[in-house]
Amino acid sequence: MSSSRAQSFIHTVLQNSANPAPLSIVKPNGHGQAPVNIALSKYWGKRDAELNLPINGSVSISLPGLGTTTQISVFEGNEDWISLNGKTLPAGDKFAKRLSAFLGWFRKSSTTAFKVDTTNSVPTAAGLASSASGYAALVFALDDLFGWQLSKSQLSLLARFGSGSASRSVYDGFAIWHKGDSDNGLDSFAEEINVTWPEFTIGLVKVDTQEKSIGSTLGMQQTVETCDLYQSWPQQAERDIHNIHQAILNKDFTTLGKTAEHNALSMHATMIATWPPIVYWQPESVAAMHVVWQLRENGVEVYFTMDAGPNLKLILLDTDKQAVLNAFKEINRPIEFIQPFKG
Ligand code: 2P0
Repeated sequence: MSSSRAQSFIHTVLQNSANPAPLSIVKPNGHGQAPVNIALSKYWGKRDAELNLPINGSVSISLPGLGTTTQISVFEGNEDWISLNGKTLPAGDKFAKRLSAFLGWFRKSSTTAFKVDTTNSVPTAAGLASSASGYAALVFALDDLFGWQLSKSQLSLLARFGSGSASRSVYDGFAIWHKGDSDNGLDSFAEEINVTWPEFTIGLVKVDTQEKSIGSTLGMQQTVETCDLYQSWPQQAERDIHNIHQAILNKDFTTLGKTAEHNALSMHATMIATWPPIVYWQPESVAAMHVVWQLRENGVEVYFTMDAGPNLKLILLDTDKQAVLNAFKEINRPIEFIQPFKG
C-alpha cells in the first residue's frame, strides 16, 4: 500500500514524537492495553477510505476490564509474526493482513518485521468492537516500543487510521470522536468527556458470538453507496452527538438513553435499506428489544443500543439491575453488567 496522503498523515503525527528517530526502537518490547467501547451515537460511513475519515462523529463509553492487551517487538525478517489469543496466525489470514498493512507505516526498512502478541478478553468479531480495543492497544504498544510519548489526541489519530472506532478506545470513560473537516485527516480524533457517573451501567445481552456475516468496513461502504435513507443520517448523527454530549454533562439519563436507542435503530434502518440488505439482527435480538420496551412500559428505565452484530447492549442505572435481570431470565438470557466508573 503506497499512498502519499497516508504517508504525509503518519509523518505529520510522528513529528510530535519525543524520539527524534521515531522508527528506531528505544526498548526491546512495547506493551499496550485498551478497553472496548460502545458507541452511544454511532459511526457509520466513511468520507475518505484512504485516511479512514468518517462522514459523522460519534460518542462512546469504554468498558474497563474488557479489551485487548498487546506486546510488540521487531526482528529482521520479511514477514510479521502475529499471534491472536495464543494462536499464531497464518500469513494469509484476513486479520493478520490488515494488521501487517497498518504496521507497514511504521517499518524502518523492508527487512523490519514485527512480532505481535495480542490477547482479547472479548470474542473477536462478535460485535463487541474488538478492532477498536485492538488498534488502540497496538498504537499504545508502538508508542511504548518507539518511545514517542505522543499525547492521547495524537494516539487517537493513529488508532483511527487503523480502525475508526479505535480512536475512542484510547480513553476510559466517555469519549467524543470529532469527525473533522480537513482533507489531511489531522482534525479527526477523539477526546475524553471528563464526567464520572458511578450509577451508569451497561448490560451485555449475548445473542450470538459467531463472526458477523459482513464486516463494518464493507457494510458501511455498501450503505453509503446504495441506501437512499442514508441521506438523512449525517444530520441526525450530529444532532444526536450534541444531545448525548449535553446529557452526559448534565447526567440526564432519560435524554441519553432515548437518544442512544433512537440513534442505534436509525443506523440499523440505513443498514436494512442497503442493497444487498445488511441485517445483523436475529430473532432473539428482536425478542430482547421487546423485553426492554416492556420494562419501560412497567416503569423500569432501560434502553438498548446495537452495533454491527446481533447482541444488545443495555443502558441503565445500577438501581434497576435486578429488575432487568429478572425480566431477561424469563427469555433465558443471562446479562453481564458493567459499571464503567466503579472499580
Ligand atoms: C460504532 N461501528 O460507532 C459503529 C457502530 C459498528 C456499528 O465503529 O472500517 O470497525 O475499521 O473504521 O471501526 C465499527 O466500525 O470500522 C463501528 P473501520 P470499525 O461503534
